[in-house]
Amino acid sequence: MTRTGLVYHELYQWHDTGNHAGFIFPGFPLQPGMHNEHPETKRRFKNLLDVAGITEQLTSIKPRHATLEEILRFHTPDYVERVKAMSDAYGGDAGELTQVGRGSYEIALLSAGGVIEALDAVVTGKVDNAYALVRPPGHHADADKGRGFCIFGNLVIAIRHAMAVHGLDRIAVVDWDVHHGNGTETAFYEDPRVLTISAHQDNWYPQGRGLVPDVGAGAGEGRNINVPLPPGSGVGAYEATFDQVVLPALHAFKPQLICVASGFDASGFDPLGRMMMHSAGYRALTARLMAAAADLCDGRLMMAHEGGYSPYYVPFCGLAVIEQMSGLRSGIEDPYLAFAAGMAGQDLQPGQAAVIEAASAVRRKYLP
Ligand code: 3YP
Ligand code: ZN
Repeated sequence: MTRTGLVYHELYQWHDTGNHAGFIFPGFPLQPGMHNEHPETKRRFKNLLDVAGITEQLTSIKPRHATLEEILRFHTPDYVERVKAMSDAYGGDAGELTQVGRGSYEIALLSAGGVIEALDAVVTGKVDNAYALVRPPGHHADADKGRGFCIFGNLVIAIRHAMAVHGLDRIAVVDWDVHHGNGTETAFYEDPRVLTISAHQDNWYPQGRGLVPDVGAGAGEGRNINVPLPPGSGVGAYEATFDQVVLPALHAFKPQLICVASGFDASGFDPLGRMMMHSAGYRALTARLMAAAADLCDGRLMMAHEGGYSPYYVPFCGLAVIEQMSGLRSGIEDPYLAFAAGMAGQDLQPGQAAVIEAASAVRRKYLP
């Protein structure tokens, strides 16, 4: 029996991204409306776990606020002060496309603290694996700047904590969010203790980042792998990415813990991505990571939630991942699956294979 932990709190949904125009601040000619990163998508994910009867079978992990000491393992004091000041006043932009609402500072601390608690539960053996369904997300945040809806670098902060407190020195991050995991990459670019792998839509966000030749630097050279997949990539491309790049890299690196930056915005229904993943695809990728974790690190796997903007579809991708992690089956079928699976081009296409081969060459060179 696998014990799977879940971090969740209603307060995550009280982070107010405001009256917006998708991902751009409104104002003529942009009519104000919804922000893409709105609370409902993640709340519906949790609601589906609840009505599916899954939540009650998971180990609930209570989030807490990350301490200033923990946040400062990544962020600059100046930046943290700036976010707090904005949050205490009437909000603002933490850097680039990153809404801070009133009170968002404390919620961002709760998000980082939730990921720390999930990691702690896995590392101490309280659970076998864990999913932190947190908000706001973290993988774009820089040390001194919020980016792409991310205020604090939740996973970076949790990994720095794991190194400082648990003494871990080999941690892998697999980022399957459709956007490049630039914040995580930058944080560990020269750090040989952390292997960062990002599979993302080529040159979408942030533009100019996530290229194959970005392999890490100094002592961290060869410890960063990017797989910039062409728009339109489907399950075949993601499975090939995992089989040819991610899994061999993990087996060579031999991490003590595998972390996933889990966005569901590579789905075929996402407004902020142009890929074709679906729930069965995410289930298959999760199975691969679990097999690697079982071989390499006693199954220690933790996921931190990132993006995913289809309020209708994210819950089914999330349910599939958590069913796979826990071995539980709700019996609920994904009503959208046949539509996504039937989209043309789900099989690996030649252009996609070429990118995967280029990333594969990086893996062979540095992690044979
Ligand atoms: C940030 C601005 C445009 C796209 C958006 C991406 C946020 C996200 O889901 N990152 O993983
Ligand atoms: Zn994303």
